[in-house]
Amino acid sequence: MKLQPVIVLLLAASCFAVKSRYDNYKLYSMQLQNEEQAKAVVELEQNTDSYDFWSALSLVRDVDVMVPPHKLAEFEDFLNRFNIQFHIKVENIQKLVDQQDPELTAHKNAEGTNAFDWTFFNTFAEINSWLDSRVAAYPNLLTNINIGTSLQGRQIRVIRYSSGPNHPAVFIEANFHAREWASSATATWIINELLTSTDQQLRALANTVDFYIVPVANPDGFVFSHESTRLWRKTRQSWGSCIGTDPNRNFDFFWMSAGASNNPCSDTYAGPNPFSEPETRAIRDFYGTIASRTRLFLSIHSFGQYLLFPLGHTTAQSNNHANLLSVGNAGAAAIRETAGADYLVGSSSVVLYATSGSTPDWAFGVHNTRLSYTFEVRPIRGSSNGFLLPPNQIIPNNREVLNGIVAMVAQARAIGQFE
Ligand code: 0X9
Ligand code: ZN
Repeated sequence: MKLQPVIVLLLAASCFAVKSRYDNYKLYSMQLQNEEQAKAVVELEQNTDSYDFWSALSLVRDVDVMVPPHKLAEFEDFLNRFNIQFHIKVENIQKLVDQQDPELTAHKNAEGTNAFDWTFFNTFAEINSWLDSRVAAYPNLLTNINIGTSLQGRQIRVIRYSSGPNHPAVFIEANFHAREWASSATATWIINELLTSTDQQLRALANTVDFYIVPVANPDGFVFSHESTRLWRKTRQSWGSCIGTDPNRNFDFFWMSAGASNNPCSDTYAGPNPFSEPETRAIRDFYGTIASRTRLFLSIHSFGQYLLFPLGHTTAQSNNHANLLSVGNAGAAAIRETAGADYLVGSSSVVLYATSGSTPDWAFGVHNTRLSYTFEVRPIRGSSNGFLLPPNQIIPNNREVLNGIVAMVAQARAIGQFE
């Protein structure tokens, strides 16, 4: 049989993933001044999936949105119609994407193979082989636990760090949102510091606390964001003509009650029902086995430098608000002392925006994990880099987040919340 040229092309395309480009995608920054403008922006966000909002709706802070080239005219019409003040923060998003593309960043070692470190962003394969090497090198401290398989068959893994029996635990989940590469870089850094740091406070922590760390909670999305669409957020499950569920809307605590969408094309699609994704089920099932020992639940995301805690679905305060605030403030103070980075601490619904079905809210509400947080790491709120953290900021980011976590455990102990 003779292959038609078009079939040959299709076959070739399926062998080499084609990377989407962001040439002339622009980041607009809007300064909203009244409720009417805010309402118009909410409608715009809900009715189309062409605009990618990088910040929360606000009348006091910039509202940043990424606009593709074919929508520029339509978007500027919209801004003019509602008399919205704006400026363009980034003229060409592709330039920022290139700055941190592992294929374009030199990170080969002497043998010409990829080295693993925190001066650039690592691929899923690099992260996994580094994790394998650490587990092999430290068999008395690290255990690899496979907690499930992603939709496309990738292993979802927990790395357990434990130096002795009967320790209370800290659970850390990272990179549930595919494009937030800074979060898995933080998770692997924490594993490395637990193993190698000589800092006294950290050693004391490592000797008395177990850590359960999921470096990449959404492997399919993460690989897709490396190989195809850099700014992909969700899982990769198909729902009709659109793809992906927001895993941070898919947990069963006030599911779909606020700040989530029932439209599969939306970036905050909550799924057809709670736990519709193998990735969220894996975390659900595993966390159920350690929840009673876990004192601190951390979900690492980017960006904006926030330390957020429940409740997400309502602005009402939870019955643990004072403790959550005091431990959160201790974390932010330690971060400030590290390199001056300014974190905003508060309940996610008040400080950021309403969300329901997030992982930390579920751990808090369903498993009664009293100290449960979302870290939104660097860059700072309103930064034009957004999800595309410059690689030279990975290490400073990692350092301050870990210092924040150490201080949070210390404060939790001081107020009797970490027994
Ligand atoms: O919207 C989210 O899921 C998080 N922000 S992100 O830019 N990383 O997507 C914030 C979630 C905070 N909400 C709760 N923890 N409840
Ligand atoms: Zn996120």
